Amino acid sequence: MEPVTTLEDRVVVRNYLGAGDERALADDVLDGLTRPFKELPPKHFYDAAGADLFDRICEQPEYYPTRTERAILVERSAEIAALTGASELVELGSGTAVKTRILLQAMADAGTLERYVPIDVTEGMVRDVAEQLVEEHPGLAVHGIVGDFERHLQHVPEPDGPRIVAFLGGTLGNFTPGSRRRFLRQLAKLLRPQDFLLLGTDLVKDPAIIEAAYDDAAGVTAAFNRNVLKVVNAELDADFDPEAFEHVAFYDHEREWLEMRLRASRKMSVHIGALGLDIDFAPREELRTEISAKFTPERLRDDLAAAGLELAELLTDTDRMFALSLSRPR
Ligand code: SAH
Ligand code: AVI
Repeated sequence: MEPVTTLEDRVVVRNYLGAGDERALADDVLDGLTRPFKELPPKHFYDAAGADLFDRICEQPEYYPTRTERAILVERSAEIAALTGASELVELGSGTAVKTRILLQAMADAGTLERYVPIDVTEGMVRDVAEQLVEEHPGLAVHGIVGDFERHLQHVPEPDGPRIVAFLGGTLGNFTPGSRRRFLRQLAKLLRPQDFLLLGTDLVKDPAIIEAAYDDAAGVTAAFNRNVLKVVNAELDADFDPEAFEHVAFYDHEREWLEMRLRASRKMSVHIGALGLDIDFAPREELRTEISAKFTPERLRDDLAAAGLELAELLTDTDRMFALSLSRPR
């Protein structure tokens, strides 16, 4: 008789975030808001409301990265599945895994798909994706990780066949250059000689196109930007007035990155109850909330090389807006 595998047998979700200090927000607020140039790391955008706002950003006509990366995946996933022969896909910052499904389907069509390992800080998304995918793919095992990909990569299970580690959407661009290379080195440790890194990176282009993508007419990116203040209010008992901050998005030519900031519209003092801390803002003082680096193929190759990785394929759209790269250990 065939062994019976239930849906429950095929799903495991482990949460490595500590109770109460999800995403180590308190440390980042204390560190980032007491500096002369205020800054918060972008991972704190993504509570449930922030994750919904990000999904809405992806639907905005100005925000080209998602639809361009999706188009590349639609066109090239069969080739990626064949080239890698991968039976498992480990994905960092998996979110709702909408684009990932294109690749998972190609791996299923190639007859190799066995396991998917999504990693994200937002618990609800990891659980929903895990449940949906085992329903969609009979025989697929999902090992979900709720955690911080900068702190919890050691919990990625041992490989169970040829592996693709995917980091899509351009999220690598949200790291500063030094930490980006350090992070790529950590990622490289998840790869054996037969494995591949599949990396989505946004490309350098006309700054007007980039700036519009981060300042959509419907104001969704502005709401996403202000959401980080709502997260601090809710989780650290703070009294930010998000509407008193203006959304700022500009392209820095020299550094080749898009920068998002929140600009105080007036002088104000914000109380962070959980830290017993008061933070003063001068009129027009800015708080940096995100950088989003844009790459040239050369810089991408250099960053990969610095992590001991070699570019095997660079897949782009005809307008060279966005790139998906496949690389492997040298
Ligand atoms: N990969 C998806 C989502 C990109 S949005 C896409 O391409 O559309 C970035 C995702 O990374 C969000 O789901 C966010 O919750 C997650 N994320 C951001 N910083 C993270 C971190 N440090 N650790 C784990 N997940 C993180
Ligand atoms: C997740 N990350 C790649 C997005 C980006 O484009 O840098 C986040 C984002 N910020 C504003 N819009 C989208």
